[in-house]
Amino acid sequence: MAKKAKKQEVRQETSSGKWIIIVGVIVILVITAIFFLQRDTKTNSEQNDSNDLTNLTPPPIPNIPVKTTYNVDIKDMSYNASVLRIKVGDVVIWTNRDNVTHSVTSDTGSELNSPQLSYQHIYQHTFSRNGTYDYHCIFHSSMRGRIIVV
Ligand SMILES: [Cu+2]
Repeated sequence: MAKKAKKQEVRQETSSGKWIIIVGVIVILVITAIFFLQRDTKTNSEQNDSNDLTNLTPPPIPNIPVKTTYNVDIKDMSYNASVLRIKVGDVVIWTNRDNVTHSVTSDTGSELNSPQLSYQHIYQHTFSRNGTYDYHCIFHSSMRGRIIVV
């Protein structure tokens, strides 16, 4: 008998705890603690788990730089966009949309040094230092591009 009563009590706490999670932001930490204790003995639905993760996730650290990925299409014998302005840490992905082989090759230095890119092949590069990076296609001297990293 005593066991049954306890079980009912636990159930009631669970449902009221769910309700409080939705309504009370301030009470959330206490409720979460109770919830975790209950979770040890009981399997809960995934919905509650995801609620917990949302509530427990610490705020993002503002100093982490946001990495952006840029796409450059190689089409009709040119890089599109041919001039791209990005930030340090950003990623550029070149995709060859032509049926001819192209490359992404630095004019000077070795920052950009793609293999031969056939149709639909990609070349990806992360720029970790600022500067102006001019590049060309080793097969077609008219094809020129520039990445400006600030
Ligand atoms: Cu080319």
